[in-house]
Formats: sequence, structure tokens, C-alpha cells
Amino acid sequence: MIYLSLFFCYSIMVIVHLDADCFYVSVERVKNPRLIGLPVIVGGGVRGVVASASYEARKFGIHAAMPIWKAKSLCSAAVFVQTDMDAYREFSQKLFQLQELYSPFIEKCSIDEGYISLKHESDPITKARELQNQVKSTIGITVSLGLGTNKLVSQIAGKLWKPEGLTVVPAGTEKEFLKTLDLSWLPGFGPKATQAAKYKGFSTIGDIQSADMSVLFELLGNKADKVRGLANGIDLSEIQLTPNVAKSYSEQATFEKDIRIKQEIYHKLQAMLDNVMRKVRLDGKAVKTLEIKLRTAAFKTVTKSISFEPTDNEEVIYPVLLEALTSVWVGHSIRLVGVTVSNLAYKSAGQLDLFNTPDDKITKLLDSMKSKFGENAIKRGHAL
Ligand code: TTP
Ligand code: MG
Repeated sequence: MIYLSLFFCYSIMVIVHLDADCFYVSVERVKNPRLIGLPVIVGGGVRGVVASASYEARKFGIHAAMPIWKAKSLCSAAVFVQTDMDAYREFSQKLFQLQELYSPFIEKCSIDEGYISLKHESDPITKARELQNQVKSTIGITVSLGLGTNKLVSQIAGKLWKPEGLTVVPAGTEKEFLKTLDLSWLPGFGPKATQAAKYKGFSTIGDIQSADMSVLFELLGNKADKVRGLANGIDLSEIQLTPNVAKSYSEQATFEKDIRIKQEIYHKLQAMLDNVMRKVRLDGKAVKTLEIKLRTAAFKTVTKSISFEPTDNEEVIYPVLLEALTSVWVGHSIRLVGVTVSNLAYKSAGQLDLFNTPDDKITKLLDSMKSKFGENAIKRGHAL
């Protein structure tokens, strides 16, 4: 009986709310680990306000949107860092790409916040914990998660205990969970509305649950019904799917002159594969499928795709590339070639051994030379 009811809870408690902890600060700490443990404030610029405050800084009463001068007066020891939007966008992309490995049902709400449906998982709590750990080990920042039967409950649960929280609201306990929380947790209750409601004697969500409907109408007008539902943990809004960020990496090129020699085309495809696999590695991923595309001088296009064990090393894929090319090669003149790698896997610390990465000393050397001296600083022989 217990097992049955637990399974029932798991099977419908499937919406996860994810929000990164002091996101801008966390990214700055990956860039500069000396900031770890200190009261850190990211912000300034034209608006001169706090964008993100570390949890150490929040102990001094510092919060987002506060003028920098005020933050300085509250904590003279705080370290102030200018915003670096390129870095935050890059980390945000990584964060959402990683979530895509857990679910195809994702709604991105902001740079560091979203909903993920785990309705296809038999044990969403374990899966959510895995996601939380993987974000930390691969991206280097922490996130807080809330699990519930709907978006409202999972969002409140996720924001209630931070940082690194994982709060679960089992099915059937939504009303109880919300009951003692301050009114301002409910959507629509900004500072003004909350003040007006408090004036009328409403203080907690529980007060709204048990309020006389006529009083609620007086306070909220035609929103009263909806708000009463929300207060009782009823939210029928669906996850609004956000299109995927990066499901594949590809490159294609049209030759100045058509090429008829298979070896030459193979070398061109190898060079393109080198480029896309460098991007795969920079994003900390591995791939499981290669597709090549050839377009003949007569504009006939052929494609061939082959799957293999996950790898982030082009050397492992060269034989697959040759196999794909050989399978479609009929000796035509070729005007355009393309390479796509897809079916992505995320390369986390714990998964390193799972990836097919035999001896990648050369690949590592090439990557580090390109990072230091530019993309064209060094190439493999076939790219020359
Ligand atoms: P939030 O998730 O609201 O804040 P946070 O991640 O810094 O802290 P928390 O642990 O409470 O989630 O916003 C995400 C980022 O958006 C935040 O790091 C900086 C930016 N931001 C602003 O630039 N201005 C603001 O007023 C707020 C609230 C956020
Ligand atoms: Mg956040």
C-alpha cells in the first residue's frame, strides 16, 4: 500500500523548477575562485545597482536592485565586480543544454530559471538530484530545485530553500505546504497588493484559502477565483516549450571548383569535422552520430549518417567518416560538402570513462594552441 501511494506521488509529481543560486556571482566565482566564500556583489554600470549578491553579502541586508552606494555602506568588506554579460549568456546556454539531456520538455523563464517536466521518469526525485549534481560538477555553479505537481508549487518550493535546495511537495500536500507561507509568495501579490491585503487582515496564503469569497472579490475583483485556486495549490498552466538551444554542430562549404577526387573530399570533411568537434569539446559534450552531405555538380544531394559510441575526439570519428563517404561515393564531381555531429551526450566528471577517448594528446595540444594563438595557428595535415 505504501509502495503504491509512493509510486502514485512520484508518477504525477513531475514538474521541476530550477533556479541558479546568485547566478552572476556564481559565474564570477568560476572565473575567479578567490571570490568563493567572500561577500561578493555583481553590478554597477550605468544603473549603479546590485544585479546579484552572494549569500554572504545578503547577511548584511544587501539584495538585487539596491543602489551600489547603499550596498557599500552596509558591507565595506564586500568585493564588487562589474557585470560580464557574455560570460552569463554562455553559462546560461550550458545550463539549459544540460537540462535538455534530462527532458525534452523545458520552459526557459529567464537567464537562470526554468521549468523541466520529468513526467517520463519513474523516479523524478533521484533524476532531479542527479541534474543538480551534474550542474555543479560540469558547469561549476549551484542550482536550487523545487518538485511539485504544477508550476506554481514547484516554483515556490524551489525558491523557498536556497542555495542548493531540493524541496519536494508530494501530490496531495500542496494546500498544506502553502498554508503558512506569506501572501507575497502568490503571483499577483506584489508589494502594493500585499500591503492592501494585509490591511484587510490577510497575512498568509492560508488566510486566502479560508477567506470569504465576497471579501476576496472586494480585494481582487475578477481575479478572486483564480487566486483562490492558486492559494489552494491549483495551477493548470502548462510548460511553454522553449526551442532547443543546440542539438547539433555542423559546417558546410561550397568549393570554388568542383572536386572529383575522393581523397581530397575526405580531407576536406576531416578538416570540417575537426572544427565542429572543437566546439563540441568547448561545450563539454560528446556526440554519438555523424552525418555527411555531398552535393554533386548536377545539384543532387546525398547524405549518410552513422552512429557510434559517444566520443568528443575527431580521431575516433575519422574511420566512421571514411565509411560514410565510401558508402555514398560514386565518383561524381562534388560542389558542396557538409558535416553534422548530433545525438549529444554531456561529458561530466563521473562519465569521463564512458567516453571513447583513447589517446587524445594531439587533440589536447591542438586545442590549447588554438585557444592561445587563434583558430588558424595550427592545423592537422589533412586541412592544409
Ligand atoms: P535571480 O535568479 O533573481 O537572482 P540570483 O540568481 O542572483 O539569486 P538567487 O539565488 O536568489 O536566485 O536573477 C538571476 C540573475 O539575473 C542575477 O544573478 C542577476 C540578474 N538580475 C539583475 O540583473 N537584476 C535584478 O534585479 C535581478 C533580480 C536579477
Ligand atoms: Mg537565481
